[in-house]
Amino acid sequence: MQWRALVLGLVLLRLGLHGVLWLVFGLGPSMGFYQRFPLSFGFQRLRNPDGPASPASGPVGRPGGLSGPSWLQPPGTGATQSPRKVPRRPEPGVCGPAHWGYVLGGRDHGPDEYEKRYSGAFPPQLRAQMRDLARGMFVFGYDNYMAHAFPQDELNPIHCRGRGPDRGDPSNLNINDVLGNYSLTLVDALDTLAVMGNSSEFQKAVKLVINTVSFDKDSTVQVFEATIRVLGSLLSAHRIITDSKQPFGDMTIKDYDNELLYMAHDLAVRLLPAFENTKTGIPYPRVNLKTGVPPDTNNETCTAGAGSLLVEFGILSRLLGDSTFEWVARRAVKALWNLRSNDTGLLGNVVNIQTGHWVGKQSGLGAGLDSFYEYLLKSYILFGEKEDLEMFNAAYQSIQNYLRRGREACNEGEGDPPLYVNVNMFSGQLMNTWIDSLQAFFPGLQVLIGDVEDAICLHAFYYAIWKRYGALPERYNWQLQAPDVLFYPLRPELVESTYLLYQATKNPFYLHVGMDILQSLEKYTKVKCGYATLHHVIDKSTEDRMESFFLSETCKYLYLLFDEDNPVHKSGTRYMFTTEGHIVSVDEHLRELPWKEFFSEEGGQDQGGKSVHRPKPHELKVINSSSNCNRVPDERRYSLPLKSIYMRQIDQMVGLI
Ligand code: DMJ
Repeated sequence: MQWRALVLGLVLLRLGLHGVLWLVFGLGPSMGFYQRFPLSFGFQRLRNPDGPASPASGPVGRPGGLSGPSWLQPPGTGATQSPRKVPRRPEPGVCGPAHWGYVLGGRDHGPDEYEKRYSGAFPPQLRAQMRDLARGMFVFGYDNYMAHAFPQDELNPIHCRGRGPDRGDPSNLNINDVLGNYSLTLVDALDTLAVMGNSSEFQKAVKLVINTVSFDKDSTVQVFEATIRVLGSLLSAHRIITDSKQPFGDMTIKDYDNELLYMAHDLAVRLLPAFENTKTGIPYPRVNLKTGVPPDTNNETCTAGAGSLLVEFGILSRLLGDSTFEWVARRAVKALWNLRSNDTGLLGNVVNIQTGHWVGKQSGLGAGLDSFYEYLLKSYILFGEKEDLEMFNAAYQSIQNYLRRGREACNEGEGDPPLYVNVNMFSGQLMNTWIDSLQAFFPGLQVLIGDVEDAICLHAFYYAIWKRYGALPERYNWQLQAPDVLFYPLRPELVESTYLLYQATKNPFYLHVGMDILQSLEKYTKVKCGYATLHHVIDKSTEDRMESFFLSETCKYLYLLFDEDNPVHKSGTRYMFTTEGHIVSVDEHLRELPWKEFFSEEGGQDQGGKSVHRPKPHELKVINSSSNCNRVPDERRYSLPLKSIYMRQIDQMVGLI
């Protein structure tokens, strides 16, 4: 009898203990925290291919924390990890919620904390308040630049001073690649003034640029940076001034005689030496604006730098009727394209322009490659050249085959949510376990081609990182769940994707995201005379630099996100954003080749002499910019863009919960 009582006592004791655990922690004895979620996250620490995972790798690295489980596996090795087929794209104009509501999920289990936080209307007053906050952010940065820095290139917002090229240290490429002693911030900000409807300041700024900016400078700049920030902005402003419809208000300039176009031409001519004496046709990365390619220059360039010039160079060529610029830019794209791996179809991130050898074999969506993909699609949107779309489609399929890890569907099925990793271009093998903040532009690009489901997932991943730090660290290690590189230079990529996803879905979730971003920018980066780079996303220390893209992109996308009635969103207008966020209207004029004889194969005739159909802008099967999606009626809103379980998973993966 005694042993029975002993056993009974032990059983009761154990049950009692379990009961206490339930009451105190809400956990059963055999039920871990993670098991409340239907999907497993592989809690064991996985080996980092770059070396042993170390808790010291990141200040908030969590020993024993979550790892990215199946993302380490090559695609096709698990039951749920087969390479994903690119989804069928929706017809143009039907990209709204009605056609992909299955992605968004409904209220299966009643409202929870995620639903409470993100669902529901975003009241019009709040939206107007956020729009004004975004405008105020731009104005504060711009006014301070004009007061303390102009005519220099950038504003040092902490010490209220200007900054130009670093003449004392020519090897300081971080500065000298971008700052050409040509009032960069003013030039880069021109079309944001127009988009915000500030005609008096736009007119003043344009006159200032015409009267004071010169490219006859002894500055060695990166061809890519000068192209996207300066050439692109001049062309965008020129088109705004000469637009007969003047949608942004009166942006005309009295006695305007195409000065900005001539300036753009002058700059582009100074960049042309980069395309000479290169055995592959891939341009040198840098030129001196006065003297051409420096004798001791580097022969290695990144793919994005050399292969993302076509939009600006193509516009210039078509406006001037001079094929030279488009021809050299297109030759560079094709040369790079021909160097892709025969096996994977992927490109690397750094190439030698004389030998064509890949110096950097890393293939990913971020630094070194980002805008290369973007400009294949955007060149097609703008110019309608079929070969650009074909290259883009092939590149996108290779990305799906080799870079994308995780389950096939956004928030359904088993396996981990999708993520795009960095791999070796030849083998497709994982090269490291970080993603960079530049990659956050990719969901926006996916919106343009109609792959909205995947865009939602990838965007959510980046937003979860933002929520954790109030910014995006330059590199985030998904295995260690910690930043690898800690600074945040006010980049626009997450805001850009947020804006484009909002235009595609009209889901108020993205307004909440935008508000969150705005508020953290105000809280952590606002300083005495502007907005400062975050030096360290954890301790929130700042650096005395405000890059020009903060005004041209970050503020613009934030403003447009909340400015529902902006002319950019009006039906009948079709704007595309360059990679620096400059608006370009998509119209017939840019579909014409004033130099047909130079492009006999590509420009209107096939090899057999038959005429080739060049699609008109309205025939495009891509969602270009936001305007195709505006037909989504306002009342068609979804409570949540992501099933809340999915959002929770993402938060968990970046270590937020
Ligand atoms: C911008 O200059 C452009 O968006 C470019 O394509 C890449 N990155 C910066 C901003 O982060």
